Amino acid sequence: MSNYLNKVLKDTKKKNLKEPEFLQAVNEVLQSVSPVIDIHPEYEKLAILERLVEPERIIMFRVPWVNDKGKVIVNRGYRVQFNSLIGPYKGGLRFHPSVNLSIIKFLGFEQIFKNALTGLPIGGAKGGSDFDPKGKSDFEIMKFCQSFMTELYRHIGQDVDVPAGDIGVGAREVGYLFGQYKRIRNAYEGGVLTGKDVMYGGSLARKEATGYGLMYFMREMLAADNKSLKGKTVIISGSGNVAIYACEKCQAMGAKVIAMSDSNGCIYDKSGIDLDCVKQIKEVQRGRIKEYLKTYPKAVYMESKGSANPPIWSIKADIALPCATQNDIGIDSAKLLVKNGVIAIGEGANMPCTIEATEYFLANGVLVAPAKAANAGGVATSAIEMSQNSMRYYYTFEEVDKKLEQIMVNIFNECKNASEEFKCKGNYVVGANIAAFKKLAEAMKMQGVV
Ligand code: NDP
Ligand code: 2IT
Repeated sequence: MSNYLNKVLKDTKKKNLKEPEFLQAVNEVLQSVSPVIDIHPEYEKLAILERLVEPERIIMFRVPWVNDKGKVIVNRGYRVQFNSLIGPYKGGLRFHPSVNLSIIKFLGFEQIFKNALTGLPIGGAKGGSDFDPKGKSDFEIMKFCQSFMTELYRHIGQDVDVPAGDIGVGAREVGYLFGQYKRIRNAYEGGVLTGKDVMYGGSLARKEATGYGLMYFMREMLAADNKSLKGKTVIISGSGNVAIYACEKCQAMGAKVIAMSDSNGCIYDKSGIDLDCVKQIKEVQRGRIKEYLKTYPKAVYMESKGSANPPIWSIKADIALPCATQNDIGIDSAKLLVKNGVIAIGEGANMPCTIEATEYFLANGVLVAPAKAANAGGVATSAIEMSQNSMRYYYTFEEVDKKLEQIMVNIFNECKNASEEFKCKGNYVVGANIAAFKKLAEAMKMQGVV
């Protein structure tokens, strides 16, 4: 590793001591782009790395709202506008009690590289709140979203910053956020948020895009290794937007999904998960995954005891798709998966494997589809939603799905080519980081010191 890289890593650590998730994301990316830095001494003079790790702007704000009992609650809102090099800031909003600045910064940092990989004109951002949507009434969700947008609106815009969903933010929340934005602005600016319902400007296939995109990437990655999804057993953590549509495409590709989870525990159905039943529980009733056993009493439920070693990773399967949250697979879970013969990991969530776990998989010949490449289908389809909003027209489901598939194939090929060019064939983690970094660094050179 060059002195320059070492120094930037040390300084970033010193400046962001209390932000472990952010430092984890930065460490992974910067260490893997080391060979590119070695052949570009001008990057040091231009402070390319220092500028990449420093957000252009961080916005933090108070979100006061009144719950159904008349009590005033105060949450904290965030928007980290990380990088606008190749387009308006773009990235989701996460509503979850664990949200803090470190988590939003890691997500925003990852988003810069992910968005660059899509080949579409979108910069990187992320936002959210420590608001917990669990157990809240529809009215409470609406009041929170309205208060959140009453501050956020002044910082966003369809050519400035375009939020979307993430954990705890789906079509319902995007609807309330959009309604409030439109009311304040007194204008229909459809492209200011993505993940909208198709009734008022959303894109067909956006809901499915992250999960479907993950499976298109997995198909390509397995094919490059003369493998396929057909007949494989799959375990998927999470049972939200990404997990559900990854499961749907997995099943369509001939694989058998045998387990899914939520933060309370996992279900194991060795005859294959009934996805309609999961959709009914999660998308309609907003219930717990355990309720699957009411319909399928022979399925097994395993409770999660803290977040360290989720029980789902002890189930034997060919393929594991972490689609819940960050650091879901640590070294102990990775060892279990490898012992049980896993052949590939597909990161639907952002940074779901710790660095140690990823290294262990790669050292043991397990294929890893890295998050910033493999889950880029969601944001890519958000960009397609923005372009439909600008056209004031729409594409059919099949048209969007075809574009998504092509984008995922392109992303896979870019990761593969970069891994081969830099002599780490088959390491798509490094491939993805290098492919994205090369684009960003060159664009930075072209735009001067800003
Ligand atoms: P959802 O809110 O729809 O679903 C999240 C799922 O993950 C739920 O099953 C949830 O369980 C589980 N989960 C969340 N937090 C935890 C936790 N701390 N411990 C255990 N389980 C947890 O979110 P999405 O499906 O949209 O997002 C899932 C992941 O995919 C996130 O990492 C997100 O950043 C990433 N992603 C999302 C994209 C999108 O388009 N939506 C695009 C690219 C990446 P419970 O209900 O019990 O909380
Ligand atoms: O992590 C992600 O890429 C998302 N949550 C989707 C972002 C978006 O703008 O669609």
